[in-house]
Amino acid sequence: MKTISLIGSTGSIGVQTLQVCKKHNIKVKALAVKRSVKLLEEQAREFSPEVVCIYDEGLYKEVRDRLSDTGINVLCGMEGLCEIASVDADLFVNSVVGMVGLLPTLTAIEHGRNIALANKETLVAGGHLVMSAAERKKVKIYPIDSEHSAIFQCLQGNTREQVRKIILTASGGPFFGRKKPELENVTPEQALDHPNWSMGKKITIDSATLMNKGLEFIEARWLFGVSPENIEIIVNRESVLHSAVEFNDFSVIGQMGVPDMKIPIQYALLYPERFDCDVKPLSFTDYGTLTFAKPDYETFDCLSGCIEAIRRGGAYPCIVNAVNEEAVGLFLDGKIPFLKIGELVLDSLRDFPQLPSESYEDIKKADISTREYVRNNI
Ligand code: MN3
Repeated sequence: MKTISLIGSTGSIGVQTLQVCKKHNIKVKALAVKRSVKLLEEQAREFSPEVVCIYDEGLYKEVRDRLSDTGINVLCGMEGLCEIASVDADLFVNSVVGMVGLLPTLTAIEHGRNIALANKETLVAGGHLVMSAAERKKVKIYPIDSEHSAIFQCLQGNTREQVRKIILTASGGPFFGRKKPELENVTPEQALDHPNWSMGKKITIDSATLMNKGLEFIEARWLFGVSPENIEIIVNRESVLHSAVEFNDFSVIGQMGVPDMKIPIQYALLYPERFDCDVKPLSFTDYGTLTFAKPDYETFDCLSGCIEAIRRGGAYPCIVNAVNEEAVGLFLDGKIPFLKIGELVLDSLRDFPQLPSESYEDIKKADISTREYVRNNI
C-alpha cells in the first residue's frame, strides 16, 4: 500500500488529495493544517494518521484535547511541519500556500522523501536550493500544478535534450482583455470570481493579476531545467490545453483534459500508473472551439515582473513573491487597490539590489526584508 504525508490538508488541493487517497486506497500517515482545528479533527478521525500538526501554535492545546481519545500524536509550528515532512512515507505532499512551504520541502529532501509539490512558492523563492538538493539526494519531485503536470506528462518518453521550448498555458483570468483603466476599481469579490478553476483565495487573486502565471513561469524554469527564453506563455481561454512541449523537430505534444485538479493530483500520487479518476471526460464537441491569445504584459505587471525577476535570478524571484504575498493580503483586507499589487512588484525590482541567495537563511532574510519594505511603502 502506498503511503503519504500531507501538509496543507484542509486547503483546496489538500482536500482533493485526500479524496484521491480514499479512492485509491493510499494510506495517509501524517496531516498538517494552518489553523482549521475542526476540519483537522474530522480528517484525523477519518484517515487515522499517526501524527498531525497544527501550524498555529496557539491552537496546539485545543487540537491535543480534541484528539486525546485517538492516540494520534499532535505537533505544532514550523518544527511540526518539518517533522511531518520527514515522516517515513512514499511521498510527501506539500500543498500549503506561500513561502512557509520552503523549509518543509528542503527537510523532506534531506530525508530522501519523494515529493508531490503543489506549493509553488517553494520553487519560486528557493528553486536553485531545492533542485540542487533534490539532485544530490536523488529525490523525485512530481508537480501537482496542472500546467507543470501537463509538461511532465508531455515529457514522458522524451529527454530534456530533445526539448526546444515549453509552452505554458494561462486561462487569462477573470480580467482577460481589460486594460489598466478598467481595472482601477476592481473589488476583492470581483477578483475572486475565476471563470474556470475553483481554488483558494490567494491563488485566485494571483490568477486575476496573472502573478500566478509568473510564479508558474519561474516554477517551470526550475522543474524542467529550461532557461526563461525557452518558455512561452500562451492564453487558452477554456483551460483545456494545460500546457505543451515543442520538441527539436517542431512536433508539439500537449496535455488536455477538463479543468479539474484531481487529474494532476492523481497523476502525482500514482505516477506512473493511470487509473480511473472522478472527473468529467473531456468532450471536444461540447467546447466546439478552443481559443488562443498572447498574454497582455503591459496590463499585467505581476507577470512581466516575475519574468524579469527570474531573468535576473538570485533573490529576485523570492523578492517578487514576498511582495506579492504581502500585497494580496492587503488587497483582500481592502487596504490597497487591485493595481497596486503589480505596482509594488515592479517597484521592488527597481528598489532592491541583488541580495544573497546561497542558503535557506539568505532566502529567509530576503523574504523578511521584502515584507518590511511592502509595509513601509503603502
Ligand atoms: Mn496552475
